[in-house]
Amino acid sequence: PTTVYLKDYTPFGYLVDSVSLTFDLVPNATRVTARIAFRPNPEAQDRTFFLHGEGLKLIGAQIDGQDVKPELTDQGLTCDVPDGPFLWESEVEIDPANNTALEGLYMSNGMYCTQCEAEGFRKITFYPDRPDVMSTFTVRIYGDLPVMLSNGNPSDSGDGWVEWTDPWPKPAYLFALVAGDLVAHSDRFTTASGQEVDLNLWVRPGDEHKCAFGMEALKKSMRWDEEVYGREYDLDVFNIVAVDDFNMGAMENKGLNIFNSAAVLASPDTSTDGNFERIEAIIAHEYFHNWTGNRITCRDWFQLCLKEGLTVFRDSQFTSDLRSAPVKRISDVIDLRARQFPEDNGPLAHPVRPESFQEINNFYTATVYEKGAEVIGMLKRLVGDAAYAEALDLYFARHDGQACTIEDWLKVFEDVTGRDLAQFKRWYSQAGTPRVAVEERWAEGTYTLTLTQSTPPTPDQPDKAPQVIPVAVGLLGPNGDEVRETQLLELTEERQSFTFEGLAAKPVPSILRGFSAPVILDRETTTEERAFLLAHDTDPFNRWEAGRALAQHTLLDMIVNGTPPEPAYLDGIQSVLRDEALDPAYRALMLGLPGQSELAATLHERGHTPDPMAIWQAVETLRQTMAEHLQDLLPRLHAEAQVDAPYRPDAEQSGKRALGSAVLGLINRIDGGVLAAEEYGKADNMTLQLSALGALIRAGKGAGQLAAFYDQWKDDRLVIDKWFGLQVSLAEPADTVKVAVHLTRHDDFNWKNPNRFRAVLGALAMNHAGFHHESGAGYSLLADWLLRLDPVNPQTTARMCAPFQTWKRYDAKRQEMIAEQLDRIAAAPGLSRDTTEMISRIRG
Ligand code: HT7
Ligand code: ZN
Repeated sequence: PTTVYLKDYTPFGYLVDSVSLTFDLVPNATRVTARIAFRPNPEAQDRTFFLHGEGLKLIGAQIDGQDVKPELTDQGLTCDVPDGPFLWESEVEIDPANNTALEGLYMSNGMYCTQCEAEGFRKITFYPDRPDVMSTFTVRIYGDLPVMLSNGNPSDSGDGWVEWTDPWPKPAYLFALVAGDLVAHSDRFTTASGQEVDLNLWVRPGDEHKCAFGMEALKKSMRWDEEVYGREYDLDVFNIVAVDDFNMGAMENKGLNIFNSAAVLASPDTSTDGNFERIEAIIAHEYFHNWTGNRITCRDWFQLCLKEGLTVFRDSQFTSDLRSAPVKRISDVIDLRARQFPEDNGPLAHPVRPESFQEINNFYTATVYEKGAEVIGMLKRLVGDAAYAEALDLYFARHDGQACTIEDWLKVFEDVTGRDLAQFKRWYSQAGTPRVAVEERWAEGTYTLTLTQSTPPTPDQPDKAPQVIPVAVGLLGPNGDEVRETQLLELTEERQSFTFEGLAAKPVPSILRGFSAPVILDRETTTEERAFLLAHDTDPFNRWEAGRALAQHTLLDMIVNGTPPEPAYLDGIQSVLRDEALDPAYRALMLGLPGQSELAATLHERGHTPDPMAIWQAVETLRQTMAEHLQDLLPRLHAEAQVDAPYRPDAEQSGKRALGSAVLGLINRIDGGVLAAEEYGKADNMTLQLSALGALIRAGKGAGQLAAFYDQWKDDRLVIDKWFGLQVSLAEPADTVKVAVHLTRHDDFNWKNPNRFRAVLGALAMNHAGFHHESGAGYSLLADWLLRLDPVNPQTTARMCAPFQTWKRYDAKRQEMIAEQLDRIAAAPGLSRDTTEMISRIRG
């Protein structure tokens, strides 16, 4: 496979002035005609006329009305073209009914839909399929289907056809078409400047009752983007479509967002609070792309973080504004540590702006998205809120309608602030999670913090230069009062000292408040100090972090030294839980423990070989001890968590239910499932039903309810995904593979559907002790299924290789078993480019 490099970028030799497409929709033989107005690009040197095209049957091509015979390869075509402007016309035939890769034009439950990002448009017609080629599009769709949609505004229609016109120039990856038997949940929105917009959420008949929440989320997003970023919507209509077979969460096609149905359909009976919150965030994310991604797009795919990092940052701000900012920040950091840190510290490490790839689909990663968003958060902290707002205004004004780079992005900040961001830019080019070591000194009223940064080597980057690390610090006095408010230290050197003068007593530092940078803080401190911060820190993130550090410390001690659980942790958590002034959602987070995979990573970093069974056992023991220690408090907390109002998936109610569920998990360990059975019986929403079912399974008493749950929900595919996933995630280590195998034999295990595949095999990989069971059966089961899925859907297969990325942490026997599976996958004849790249990077 060929490798593409950032350094090799050159502009395309031609500009596209307009694109006119017609689709004659037939399941196995759809005809696509394209009329594309090209003219030479004055900025380009190379005039090779190459159009991408894959899996297309060329029926005919003309230039300015004359038949031409282009030279075809399996990547596309080349052709001799006139020196000046010309009209290219082509007709191709494609087979959407047999497109199982879910890229290009495909069919899902009888409905036509498209997925073009990143390089799917070339499976629809011959085109310069690169994001820096932007054009307006007119699309005519012929077909015998009740609803036929494309980007932009409806512009014409006749018997059996409709036409859509998108006035905004866009790259081909934002093209979309949907056609099928769909029903709309409709609404209207009036923009700040008074433009009326028709809003439609299109779903399959039967799903109409799951649309209201998504529509409200869309309207909130539209208003928020006007109020916070001054961004208005720019078409007469905004369509969202729910599709069952979809590789990722959703896609921001201009004016026609396409969503995995799991990422948009919601009802209290069938969706959990977590589902509602995720849906709200994804709807916002895709909507926000209208400006950060669509109006201003990426010059090339190396700049992916330009749109994704910024849009994740914007959707996090939105969720923080609508819900609880500290809860959102803590949840984001939990997620970053669970998904991005392993990537940044393993064989798949790559910079936020990668410098090469074989298959771009493999770079839609936690690093590009979530670390990309963290980088923007740091920039905002460093320049301040006012300068950030000014820089964003300048970005939109200067670059509207352009395909941009990270250089363009940073330049607006430099122009607004006068700051040199050359060193800051290393966040985009250096992979790996920086570590910050802390030393303290106290003498005569002066407290000195010395910070030392280092970033470990990553693939292709043995040496790292110091980065700009914003470290938010506050100081607490011995009685718990804050003696210095949060101050932002800018760590730019490898080693740097910061002094705080005029203090009456040695303070306790609260470092990296709000998780002000995506780094690992190396700080040897005492249990007393952590307990002190857990009791007194005024920064909600660091207060939670102190509890987390205590939990981690006690778990590592239990695993490595066989020590019993730390009383300071148990007492500290108890005090926090007693504090009724604290948000229930926050208290629920306080009851969480570090993930088992995260514990394995920490053990490995500290020179131990993680034993997944010992980790699992320690977590079980600590949970049991917590249940016993908190026993007297639990009934009161459970009562406090009750909601006496009709179901609403808002922060207040869902926070209570989160606390209730965490408390039920502990009570369950004492009463052996009695309360869980009661709760299951009276649950009137999916959040409560699923939490009670989970507790029953954990107590070994869920068989009856599990069967009843299936009978109740067998016609709802999204709920049945949960039913599959729950059983695998909650299986005991020795049973996990058995449960997963059993479920893969279930009649409803439609493995070609990415959601169902992930429900079982994704859950297997997430069950740390089960996946890493000493038998190696978890590894071979995942490999078997990856091999089966690869010819059908390479994109989802490649993403599902990621669980193997941590393999070098484990003992020699496990490493050998994983290597064997990686080699078996690599040796499969005809393995896709996607999976080949992932396996070879993981294998190293
Ligand atoms: N921009 C989109 C990323 C994407 C995608 C979405 C669905 C299916 C395949 C895809 N490939 C890339 C989603 C987003 O970040 O908003
Ligand atoms: Zn996105």
